[in-house]
Amino acid sequence: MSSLHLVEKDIQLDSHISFCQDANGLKFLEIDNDFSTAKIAMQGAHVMSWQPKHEAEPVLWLSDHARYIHGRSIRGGVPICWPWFGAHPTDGTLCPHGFARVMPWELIESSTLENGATRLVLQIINTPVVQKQLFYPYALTLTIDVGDTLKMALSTTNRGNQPFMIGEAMHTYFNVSDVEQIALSGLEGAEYSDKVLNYDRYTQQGMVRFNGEFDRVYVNTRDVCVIEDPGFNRIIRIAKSGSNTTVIWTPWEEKAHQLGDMGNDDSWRHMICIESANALENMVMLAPNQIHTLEVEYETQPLER
Ligand code: TA6
Repeated sequence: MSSLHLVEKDIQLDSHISFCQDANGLKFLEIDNDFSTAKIAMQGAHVMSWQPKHEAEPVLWLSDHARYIHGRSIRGGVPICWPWFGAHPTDGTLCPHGFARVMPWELIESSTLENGATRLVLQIINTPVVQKQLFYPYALTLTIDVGDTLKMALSTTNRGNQPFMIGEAMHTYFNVSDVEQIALSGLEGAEYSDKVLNYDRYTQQGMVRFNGEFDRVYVNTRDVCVIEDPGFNRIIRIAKSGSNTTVIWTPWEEKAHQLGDMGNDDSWRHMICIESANALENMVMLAPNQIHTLEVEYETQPLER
């Protein structure tokens, strides 16, 4: 057992968890248990990687050109968008997708579950910068279970005496063999707002396939999504609860090269964002003392042809 003073108190870490810090002072937790490995940045409670031991390829995509800087989001893995999704509704100077992904979090609990998975509970630190952007009293925790599946539960508690509204997403980048060769099921018949086509509304016909820039917010949808990836000979199953929106995004070549942290090569081809969210008309109103939890579970299986 090693002891780690992450911010406020000492947490006993079992032998499956180790801690490291980079030259910029950013802190990371690494998990290596019987089922899988994972790496989590304390800035943003950002799960950067997850790979089951039986998988040849990581399940999450992480850019080789990602920036590891205080106050900047890491390109890849699972950025946590909270308490708004996309641009701030009234103040364009604030960070798109909210502050949770760029703020420091602390580890408040760690344990080994009965099924052998490693559980970590992280909580956002209420710094003055955070308070300026959301003045309602609240608590925000992320529970991460690293096992033969990856489970994450983002819980918001309203600790004040007034209701407030949030938008949120687990903006997950999945690692795929080639975005042009995959197919995505689970959204058939769902209504979406298409950012590429002026936010107009359409209905999804059949499975989703990709042959160009794609940026859609599917509303009122709770179903499991499945990525079929013939190149990696696997499926990725994305189950969720407490989420009524699914966002799908791939920038394609031109926009990927403009981003600066995706590189100038074809690495954009190896990612697809499937985001379990609450956005647009699915934003969540929290009454005083109410707790709302957005939960996801990812698992892989061989592709049956
Ligand atoms: O979730 C899709 C999206 O909002 C896209 O419109 C695109 O901008 C993407 O997220 C990435 O956003 P980021 O702020 O991480 O560069």
